[in-house]
Amino acid sequence: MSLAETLALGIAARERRAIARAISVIENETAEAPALSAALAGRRGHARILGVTGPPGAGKSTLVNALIGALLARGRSVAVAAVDPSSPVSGGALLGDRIRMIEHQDDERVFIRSLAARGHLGGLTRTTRAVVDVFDAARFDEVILETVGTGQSEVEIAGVAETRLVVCPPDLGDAVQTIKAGVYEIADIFAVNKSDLPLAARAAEQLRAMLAMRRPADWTPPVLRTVATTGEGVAELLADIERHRAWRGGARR
Ligand SMILES: Nc1nc2c(ncn2[C@@H]2O[C@H](COP(=O)(O)OP(=O)(O)O)[C@@H](O)[C@H]2O)c(=O)[nH]1
Ligand SMILES: [Mg+2]
Repeated sequence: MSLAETLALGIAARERRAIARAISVIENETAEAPALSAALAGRRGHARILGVTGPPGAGKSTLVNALIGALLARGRSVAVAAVDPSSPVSGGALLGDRIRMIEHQDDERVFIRSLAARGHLGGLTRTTRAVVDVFDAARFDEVILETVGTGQSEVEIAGVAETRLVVCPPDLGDAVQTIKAGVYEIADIFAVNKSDLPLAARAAEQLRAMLAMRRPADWTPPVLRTVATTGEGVAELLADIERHRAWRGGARR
């Protein structure tokens, strides 16, 4: 049996070592990568894919951790890929992510992996897609992609997701310019996190005002307030994620 076939079998059995090895094959673009992709192609379409993006420090990883807990409580398995195009492989941000999500690291229904930032953006987007396929083939119910970056990288990687959550800090500050510049056009849902801090209410109002100036559409992104550290607002967030999925219907990647 080829390595790709062996890995595909291991992935289907949700063996952690096979999943980890497959992701390394994809990241390093080794010779087995195309055969692996081909072997997994028939197992696509199970996972629901959530993209979580927003500026560094907004609380994305903490919120993802809270979401993992809420999803597990609902009987779902969850795989997470944290993508940071701006950080080197061993960068502090990625290490920090692991620490913040470590609560669920040992649960066999959870798989968390940081993706290294190598090569150009198109390559990273392709890698992200292939990693989603691995998680999908392992029959994780939920795949969460946490991305940070500026402008194009967020938009492109978020494009892999079905539902895009943009996490904002309570002090929008410079983020307003980014929002107006169109980066946050990708949002299906906004979460103003750190809503235990002052300014969060105003940030939510600002976002709603900006959204009101958009052309009317079938889907108006809800603006939620969350406190990732306590889990406040997470149940409501999950309800809106489900609502967005229902609105999108069967349309997948
Ligand atoms: N006060 C407060 N702090 C938070 C909240 N969520 C996250 N933080 C803190 O904000 C910092 C950055 O969080 P992190 O999840 O790493 O942000 P990321 O860079 O967007 O992934 C950490 O120190 C968190 O503990 C929140 O809801 N309230
Ligand atoms: Mg993070």
